[in-house]
Formats: sequence, structure tokens, C-alpha cells
Amino acid sequence: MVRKTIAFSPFTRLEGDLQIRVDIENGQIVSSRASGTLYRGFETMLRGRDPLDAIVITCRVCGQCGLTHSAAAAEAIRSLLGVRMPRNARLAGNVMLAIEAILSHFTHFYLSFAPDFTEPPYCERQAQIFLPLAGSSFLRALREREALLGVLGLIAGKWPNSLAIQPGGTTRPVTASEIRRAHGLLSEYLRFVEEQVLGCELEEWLQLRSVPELERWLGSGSHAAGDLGTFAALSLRHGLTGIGSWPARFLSSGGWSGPDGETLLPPGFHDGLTREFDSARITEHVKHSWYDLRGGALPPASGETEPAPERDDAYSWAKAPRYEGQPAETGPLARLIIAQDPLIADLAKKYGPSAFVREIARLHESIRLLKQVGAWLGEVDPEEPFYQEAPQALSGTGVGLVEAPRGTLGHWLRVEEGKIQNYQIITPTGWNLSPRDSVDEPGPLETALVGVPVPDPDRPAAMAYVVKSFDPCLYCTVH
Ligand code: NFE
Repeated sequence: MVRKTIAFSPFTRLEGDLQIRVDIENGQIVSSRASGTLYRGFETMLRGRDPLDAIVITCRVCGQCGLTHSAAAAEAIRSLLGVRMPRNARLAGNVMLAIEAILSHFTHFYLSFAPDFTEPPYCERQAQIFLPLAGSSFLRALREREALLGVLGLIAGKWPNSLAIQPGGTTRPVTASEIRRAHGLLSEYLRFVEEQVLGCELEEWLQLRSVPELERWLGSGSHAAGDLGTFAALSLRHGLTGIGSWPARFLSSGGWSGPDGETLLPPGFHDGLTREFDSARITEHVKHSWYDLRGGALPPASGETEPAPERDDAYSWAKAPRYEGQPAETGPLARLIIAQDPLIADLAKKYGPSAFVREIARLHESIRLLKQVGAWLGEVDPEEPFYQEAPQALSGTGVGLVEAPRGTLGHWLRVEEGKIQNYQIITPTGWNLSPRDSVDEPGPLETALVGVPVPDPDRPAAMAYVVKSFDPCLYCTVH
């Protein structure tokens, strides 16, 4: 039996600096380690600053989900103060965050995920529509982003690095005519999704509730020629249904909170059964991370970030978050399983939480959100306030949990005498690409890679697809 260890880095078309080290036996991965290789230091940068600075600074953690970070920072301050935003601000905030998620999901699909089918070993003719900077689907997807960015311009003022979400609400009151323009831009994007992604009306797709219904849909009309249909055919042909599963435990803090506090997608922890989500059950482990070991396995409210690059028993700048001591996957698949979405639940039953199902869940969530954004926008009342002055945060603790495109994002802060004493962030990719924990249990991706075939170490295509199915963002992870 020949055992080989190979480190793959850098990863192309992926956010941030990732190294995957795998042990291969008989052409299959038998164990893996995911390393975030670039330390950035946002948490330490925030010590001693005004709490509101957290909104300005953390929205720079990442260019894909910056609004979500600023929303988590604002929510953490709001929870410390015990204040609520006006109804309009919750609606406008949801519109902004949902659009950021849709943008992120489609950017991932067209710029990162689908183009791999155009490259060796696949070199699929059918995938030429996804060829970077040349394929028809790639180019149109890139162009159509403009409509969603236009909506963000109207509601948030600008994107990225928008500071529109503050503890007291949203800072850009939106007029009736701006709402009409935003609806118009959404319709443009909807046309793109219906014509190119689906090949049918949104509602027809949203009616699908099982694998047999999906299969019938794929076999009828022009659906197979749409981007989603093409992706499904390529995935089935190349076995994306059979790679990337793990004994999944799923986590969601509840996605997109409505004006009355309910969430569009419910919170929960799912390990076969779905149970309530309680952020007090989260800890972060650093046994295998380049941080001082004093912070062994702490709840984030009292977490520590003391870099210890000299520790040669560690292998990542990411910490290892755990829920009730267990690794957990977060993201669109987790949210939709916890929400008991019938189509995604049936796909996961048939194909497991595989690379294929993870990616379909991402597209399906985008489509569900696109429908919902119009509804939230319609509920905004331009005559009512978007913002009310919030008091200054002088002392106390706060937590802000927001569902980011890639999953559950948490910001924890402690303030004394008006200054931040401690700030801790746990990101979605922190959960998904977590290193081993205090009892040496691997993170979700590390486990999902076991069993993946690597017939040619120069072209670890299946491995790359499993990694990309989690849509990792290492910028966020090692904030
Ligand atoms: Ni940098 Fe982010 C999202 C957050 S990922 S993209 O989604 O938070 O860990």
C-alpha cells in the first residue's frame, strides 16, 4: 500500500489563502487538513476602539460579504444596548443582505464552480457556456450583476463597504420612486434567472418538491439546456453526487429576520433531528491553530486571539468552532435542511450532503431569496422612519448573529468605558473549514474529503469540487 502526502496550494478561483494537505492511499484520500495560511488580525485591531468602529472596520473583512459583517457588528451593539430597529430598517436590511447573498451565490457558481468543467480532466464541450470571460452564460451572468448592484445602490447607498446598517436602523431612507426603480431592476435580474439559469418561470421551479419531480422537470421543455440543467447533467455524469458527503451536523442561526422578529429560514441544529439553536453552546478550540493554548476551548464571548506562530503542532490560522462540542456545517444546505425545504431534503436523502446537493442548495436558496426580496421591498413604507437615534454603547456585552451567504456568522463584543475590550468573530467558513479540535476531531470539509478519489495528483479535480462545494472564503475565516 503506497501512502502519499500532498499539499495543494494555492487554490484557484477561491476567496483567500487555503492549503489542503491530504494523505492518499490507493488513489483515495484517507485524511486531510485544511489550513488558513494568512493571519490578518481584525479582532486584535478592534481592541480599545469605539464600538461603532467595528461596523466600519469589519465590513472590510471581505469583499463578498462585507455588509453581512457590518450587520453582525451592528446587531452585536444593538443587543448590548437592548434596542430594536424600526420595521422599515429590518425590511431594508433584509433586502440588502439577501441581495448580497444572491450576488455571492451566483458569483460563486459562475466564476468559481462551473468553469472547472471546462478544464482537464473534464474538458466538457457542454460546459463551454461557462468558459471564463468567453462563454455565453459566464458573460451574461457577469453583466447581469449590474441590476443587483443597482438595487444595493438604491437601498444601501453603495456596495461594497456600505455602512448603511447601524444600531439605530438603516441610514438611507428610500423613497417610493426608488422602490419602484428597485422593483424594475429586480425584474431585470429575474428575467436573466428565468431565461438563462432555469429556462422556466421562477414559480415553476419553486413548485418542485422531490427528486422524481426534479427529474421530470429536467426531461421536459428547454430546462436541460439552462445553466442549472447543464450543471445537473455535468454533475451526474462526473459523479458530484457521490463525493463530499460527511455525517453532517447542520447549523443555522435563522436566516433573514422579518419585521416582527420571525425568520424566513428558521434557526436550528440538525444531527438527524432538528433541535433549537442556542449560541451559548458554541466554543472555539485552538489545539491545532496558531494561537496561545491558554485559550483551549472557550465560548466566543470570552474568547482570546493571541497569535502563536511558533507552535509547530498547529496547522491553521483558523480556530475550530464547535456546537455542543461537535463540528457543524453551515450555509445554504444547512439552512434549507433545517427549514425542511422539500426539494433539498429529498435530494440530500438520495445523494447525501454531497458536492452536488450543496451546490444545488446554493442555487435554490438564491431563487427563493430572489422571490422574497420583492416581497420585502413591497412592505417598506417610505412614510415611516428607517432610523432612530441609538444611545452610545458604554459597557456590557453583545452578540450579533446573522446568516451570511456562506452560513452562520457571529460577532461577540465586550465594551468597558465606551471602548471595545474584546471582539471575537466566528465565520461560516470558520465552521466549514475548521481544523481539528481539542479531541482531534476534524472539521466538516476535512471529513468530507475522506474517500474522494485522486487518480492523478497533478489534477485533483474531484477534490477541488468538494472543497469548492463549501464555497470557502479564507479572508473571512482568518479575519
Ligand atoms: Ni468572505 Fe463570508 C460569507 C462571512 S465566509 S464571504 O458568506 O462571514 O466565511
